[in-house]
Amino acid sequence: MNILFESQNGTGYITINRPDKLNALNIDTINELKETILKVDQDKTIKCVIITGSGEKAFVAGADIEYMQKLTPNQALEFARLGQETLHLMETSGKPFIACVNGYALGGGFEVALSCDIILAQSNAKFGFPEVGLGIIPGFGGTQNLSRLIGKSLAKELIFSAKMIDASKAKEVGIVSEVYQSKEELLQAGKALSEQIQKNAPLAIALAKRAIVDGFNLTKEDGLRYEASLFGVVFSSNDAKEGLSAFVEKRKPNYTGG
Ligand code: CO8
Repeated sequence: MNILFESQNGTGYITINRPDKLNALNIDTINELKETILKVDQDKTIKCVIITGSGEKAFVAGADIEYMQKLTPNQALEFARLGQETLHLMETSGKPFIACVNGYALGGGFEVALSCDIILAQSNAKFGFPEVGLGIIPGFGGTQNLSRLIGKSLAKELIFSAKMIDASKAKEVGIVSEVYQSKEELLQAGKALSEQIQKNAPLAIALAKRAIVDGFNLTKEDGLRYEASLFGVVFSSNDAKEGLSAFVEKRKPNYTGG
């Protein structure tokens, strides 16, 4: 099992589990990850998902280099497509995904984190794209997602130089929301954030995520139109009625997700 999964109190925990290989992503791991994300997406009891890496040393140290070394160009293209498709499932899911990054998040591992909605990090985290040092380029969405997140200039510097940045630099440039000393604290913070998110209306969260994720590919004008149309959709939900009434009636809302 290269992917471990459990759920507790509305949070799904996905652990990438090849600690002997610093959780490097070979095709079996990507396929298992894809199946797990699809399963999580269908499961109505899961409201928020946390992804982390097994062991102390790495979140994911990239795509599996030994595996990639044996690929033909066509197989490499298929592998890149499978990876992109898998990570895109997290971006299109209505549920928030939180990356809890412990240790190395390199290449494909950095790309897994960038496809999550929120990134929390342990102080030992190291982020980077070593690909050009291997004669290849990022292939699971890194060129697109990093430049959209931190701007083209810094994205180019990191990708062209293949240098790693630590957790505090990653926070400074807006990749990481918060840094924690130990893995235990990191996972505790992920759980607390998931619980905080779960107090709110699930449909509203899903539609706010759509507005932000899809809005990135639109002009400001189109983005505003899109936001207004989603506002219309959410306003007709039971949860919108419940949330607004609960405030007026000075009580806690009871959201059902409809
Ligand atoms: N792939 C395969 N095995 C790996 C990887 C990896 N990415 N990273 C680490 N390992 C293995 C090591 O080979 C070693 O295995 P073994 O014990 O059997 O020799 C084990 O994990 C432990 O690693 P190290 O002994 O190297 O540990 P160190 O603490 O000395 O070093 C580093 C840690 C710095 C993280 C080092 O392991 C390293 O540089 N790893 C490679 C990092 C890297 O280059 N990642 C990017 C890969 S390319 C990529 O991700 C492209 C994504 C898009 C693909 C598109 C499809 C074609």
